[in-house]
This record gives sequence, C-alpha cells and structure tokens, in this order.
Amino acid sequence: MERYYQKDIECASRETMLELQNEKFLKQVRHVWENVPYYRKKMEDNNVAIEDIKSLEDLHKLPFLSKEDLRESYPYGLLGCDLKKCVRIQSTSGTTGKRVVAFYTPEDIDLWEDCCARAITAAGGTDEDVCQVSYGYGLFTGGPGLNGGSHKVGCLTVPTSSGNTDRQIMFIRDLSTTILCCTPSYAAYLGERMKELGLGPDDIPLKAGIFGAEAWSEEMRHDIEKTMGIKAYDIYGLTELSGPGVSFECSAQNGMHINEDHFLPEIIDPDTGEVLPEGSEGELVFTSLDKEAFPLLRYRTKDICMLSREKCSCGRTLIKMRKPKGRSDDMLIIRGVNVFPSQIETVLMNHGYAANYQIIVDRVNNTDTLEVRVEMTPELFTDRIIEIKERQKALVDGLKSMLGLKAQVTLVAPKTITRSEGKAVRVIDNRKI
Ligand code: DLL
Repeated sequence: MERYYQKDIECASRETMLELQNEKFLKQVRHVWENVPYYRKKMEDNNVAIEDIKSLEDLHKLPFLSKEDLRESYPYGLLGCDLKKCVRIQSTSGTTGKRVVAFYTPEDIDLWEDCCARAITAAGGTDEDVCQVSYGYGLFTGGPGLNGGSHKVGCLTVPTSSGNTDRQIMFIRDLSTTILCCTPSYAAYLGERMKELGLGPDDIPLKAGIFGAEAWSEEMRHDIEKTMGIKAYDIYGLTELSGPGVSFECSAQNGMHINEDHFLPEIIDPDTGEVLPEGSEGELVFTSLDKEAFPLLRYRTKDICMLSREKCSCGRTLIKMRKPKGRSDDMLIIRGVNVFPSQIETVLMNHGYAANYQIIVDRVNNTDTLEVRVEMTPELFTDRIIEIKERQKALVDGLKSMLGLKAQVTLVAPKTITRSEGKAVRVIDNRKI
C-alpha cells in the first residue's frame, strides 16, 4: 500500500495545484521585489516591473538567477528578510569556487523537513522504522534535512553522519535500522564492507535506502539493492533551494516527484535560455514558491534533466523529473564529444564492475585523451596478463559504442581507488592545469 505524508498535496488535481502555485508565485515575486534589491535591480535591468507579473503565465518574463549571482551577492545580497528572523544557515560543498550560503527562518526549515518527510514516507517509512542518517551533518544539507524529515515521520532517528564504516554497520545491526540515508557511493562502500565481513542481505535488517546528492546509474541501484537486500530510492535537492527533498522517488522507482507546491520547475535550453516543452532534455530551473529567507526566482541549477507529467502508478500527481544525467559543468567535452561520467559508469557496471573508477582526462600533442581506471572486483580479480588485456579490450569496445570515443582502459587491483563517504570525486581533468 502506497503511503503519503501530505496526501492532499501529493495527490492534488492539476487545477488545485495550479491554483495553489499561482497564488504562492505572485506572493513570492512580490516578496522578492520588496525585499531583495539585488533581484529587483535585475528585473529593472530587464524592463520587468512587478505589475507585469500577473499570473504564472508571466514566469518567463522574469530574469534567471545563476550560481554566479549567488557568489556575487555572498553572503547577504539575496536575503529576503531581516537576519534576525533567520535561525540557520547551510552551505554548499564549495568544490567549484566560493561557497554559497543559504538562510532559513523556522518556517523555511519546517517546509524543508516536510519535503524530506514526504520522501521518507514514499520509501515506506513510518513511525515503526529506524532511520539511520549517514549523510554528513554540518554545513552540508544532507544530514540535517533527512534528520528533520525522519523526526517528522516519527522514525527512531540514528544520526551517525558519514564515516566510521564499521560503526555504521554495527548500528544497523544492533539497532535494527530499516532505512538508510546516505550518498549512493557511500551505500556502495557500506555494501562492499558488509560483504567483506561475510554479511549477506539476510543478516541486515535494512529494507530501504534513500540515496542522492550525486548522479548515480540504474546499474548502481541494482547492485546496491542486491547486496543489501533493499529497495533503493533516489532523492534530489540542492542547498540553494533548501537541500534534499526538492524531489523524491516513490514505489515506481522511475523518476522523482518534484514537490511542486514549493518548487516550480522549468526546463530550458542551456545555451539560449529558451523554455523547452515537456519531455525535452535541458537545464533544470527552479522558482521557490514560499521561501522567506532565501527566495530564488528562476534559479539555473546546471543539472541536465527532463520533466514528465505521465500518470504515476503511486497515485501522486506531482510532476516527475528523470534522474539527472549530471551537471552541465560535470560534462566533459573530449575531442568534441559530450561525455557524462554517468554514461561511463553504466558501461562499467554492465560489465560486472563496481562503481569504483576514476576518469582521467588530459591533452597530449593538442589531442584530448580519456583514460578510465577501474578496479577489478574480488570476483573478477586476475593477475593473468592475457585475461586482463581481454577484459580491458571488452571495456574499450563497450565505451566506444556508448560514447563514440576510443578510451584507454586500465584495470587496477581491488581496493586501490579511494572510497567516498560523501559525494564521490571521479573525474581528474588535467587539461585545466
Ligand atoms: O546535494 C542536497 C542533497 C543532500 C540532495 C542529500 C540529496 C540528498 P548540494 O551539495 O548543494 O546539495 O548539491 C546539489 O547535487 O545540483 C545536483 O547536481 C547534485 N544532486 C543532488 N541530488 C542528486 C541526485 C545536495 N539525486 C547538486 N541525482 C545538485 C543526481 C544530484 N544529482
């Protein structure tokens, strides 16, 4: 039986949702116009006055906001209310440039935690469950967001944060954890460690995992599900919009329902900014509908994605987004060909390897080179040169047909590639140096 946390919203008719979105949208735009001089100036520079925004239909008139705007206005430039009303900040991991700091009022946190509670409930969570939150706590939103959602659902919450892998497994077993929340790469690592300890799916009480914060392939999902004996659900979000829970997967496990009563999505052409029709692939853009401290209108996420309003078997009417392929800034251009790390991952996993790999890009004599270093699993381990060469050749062929590019493949011994406890860093691009 499908469970919902806020059924009236999650299963609302299209008319009801549109009415709600329209009302919130007009309020949010006015809130920004009156309280965020940075954005008001952007509107004025684009010759848009508040009077021009009469309904949702006028959304496209508003200028975009980008990560560069957030950096430029750091730290207080996009604050939508008196700092005195704010009770929390969270911040991005800062891997690409200056950190982004997002602010929250108590109401903002409440809405965010509702979104995470919807995700946990969609994964089957109830007040009978033990929910272990192994996302990092602190400035990263993963830990605090799912912790809050877990409280709201009434689960017994185990805030382990990430790291200390053997202790994670000890808690899972001793406290009978049923729901695990962490990045997919950390879930894969936990699964690997469980196998090493001789633990199979029947020795682990887990039934579901809520994994997100990075792109991961369908093949990786199957691998984790098999190792742990669970159902693995995707969850998406970004600090700028609150954190995890912008969208979440349901029992259908084929795309994430966007909490569109809080976050209005659009897909645009990343080069021209043109809004694309439903079903097109492009950059995901969000407008927050009811955030007080950090309201963002038409924020460009850089995530490459697709939206669909196809009827979902779970009964939710919330629009769905496909698993993001990756970020436009993660996309590698190698000898003129667009390559997403997730495509490489799919090929490796289809050949029986785990998600322990590194992509090394370089430029030699003005030509881009692509090397994929992949770990042999203990099952696939061999030290026979001929066999290694054959396996490397099979991967080169697989990558060629997926990417249309010739890559060099190097098989390395098990356990030689560093494991990740948070978001995995898989690409080393030496061309920038
Ligand atoms: O990663 C928030 C989060 C925490 C989401 C825990 C899910 C679970 P940031 O650190 O600001 O926030 O990074 C946001 O991560 O723009 C995407 O590029 C990527 N991302 C997040 N979730 C997914 C996902 C958190 N499920 C950026 N699939 C986003 C693919 C994801 N990419």
